[in-house]
Amino acid sequence: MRARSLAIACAAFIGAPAALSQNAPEPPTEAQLELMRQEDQLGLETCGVPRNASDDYRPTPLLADQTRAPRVATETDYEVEVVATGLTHAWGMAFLPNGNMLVTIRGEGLRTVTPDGVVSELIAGTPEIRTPIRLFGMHDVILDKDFDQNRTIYLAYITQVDGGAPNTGYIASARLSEDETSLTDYRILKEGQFTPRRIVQAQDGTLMAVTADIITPYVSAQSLQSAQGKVLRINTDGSIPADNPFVANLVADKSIYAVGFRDTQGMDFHPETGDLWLIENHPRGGDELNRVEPGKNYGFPLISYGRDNDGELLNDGKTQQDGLEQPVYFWNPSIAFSGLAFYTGSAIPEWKNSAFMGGLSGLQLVRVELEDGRVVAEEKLLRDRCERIRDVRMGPDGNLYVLTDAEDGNILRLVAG
Ligand SMILES: [Ca+2]
Repeated sequence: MRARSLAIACAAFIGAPAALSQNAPEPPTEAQLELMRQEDQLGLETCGVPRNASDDYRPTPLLADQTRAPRVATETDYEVEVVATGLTHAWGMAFLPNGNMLVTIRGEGLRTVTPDGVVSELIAGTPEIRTPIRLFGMHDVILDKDFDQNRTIYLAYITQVDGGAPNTGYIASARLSEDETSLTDYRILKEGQFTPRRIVQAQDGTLMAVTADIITPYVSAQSLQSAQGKVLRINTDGSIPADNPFVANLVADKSIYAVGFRDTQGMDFHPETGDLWLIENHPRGGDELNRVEPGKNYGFPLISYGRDNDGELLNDGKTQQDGLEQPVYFWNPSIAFSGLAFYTGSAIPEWKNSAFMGGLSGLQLVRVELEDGRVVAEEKLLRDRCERIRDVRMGPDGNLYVLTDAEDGNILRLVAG
């Protein structure tokens, strides 16, 4: 078993009988396996690479609806419009009230993009990004819910300041000038040895951030002393909300809201229930969709429906354990997700309240339909474009926007018609 912090108080009944497994479905049928092989072949033919890393590791889910949901196809006609081009490894985007977009550029900082695709200079006052790790840098940007009054934005990024430790994580706030060319009132809300990926703001105003535990042997995700591999929750001034679940734990990082994630690069609140949903990447297979509740443990690396990068089993291939949450849904092989948004528009009726998730190595946009918190259907979109998708957001015009990850990346808009 991999290293675990003694601070974790969850009951860990190794080898406990799988009381819930009576609902376990049969392993994938030959027809389902054939569909997966055909998809990989299609990826090879269309894009020159498989859409997913081929992998025959297919552990049996605990619940019948946890993977391989029925495939559906959107019937409403829609078009994919290119809004902007020339974005070099952009990571996140947020819509300003005037229709412009704030876009983070991983290696640089922050720019604006107009609705007709004009990309600005770097916004002055953005922190300098210095990191030896190519996949780290400026990650996410969101607006404060009262941006109209306070012009406040929040940033999540990784850099090294003069005299500081390399790969330090930051969550910060700043005010965007009226002319959108500079940041003022820059304030660091949380900094430390963590890898912030995405941030969202809850209805109560608190900021939720997700962090990654991607370094083997994954000693952080289960440790309450580490901010890695967690959902964090802080106030907009950086203080700790009094009702955070581990405030009474003497050794815990008090910002921890939920435990046991490997690498989350997309999360959003469900438009009707208000629940927090996130998409999580496991090393090799086992990417998960989770609904997050405070104080709960989502299990990585103690349980996973995937394997480690080198093909070795994680914790002897354990997929369930008392006290650890099951994913609502998982994918085998991996899609490598980034970006999650619920569709709140009305132009494409069958998309209402669907979760849309970008796929990096999967070169696709995934849509799932939810009923009563369970996945009932899955669709794969944009597969003809062969693009890595980094972020997905709803625009103020009611359309879905997609940010691609490339040297010459795009912003796309999916419009009915
Ligand atoms: Ca999990």
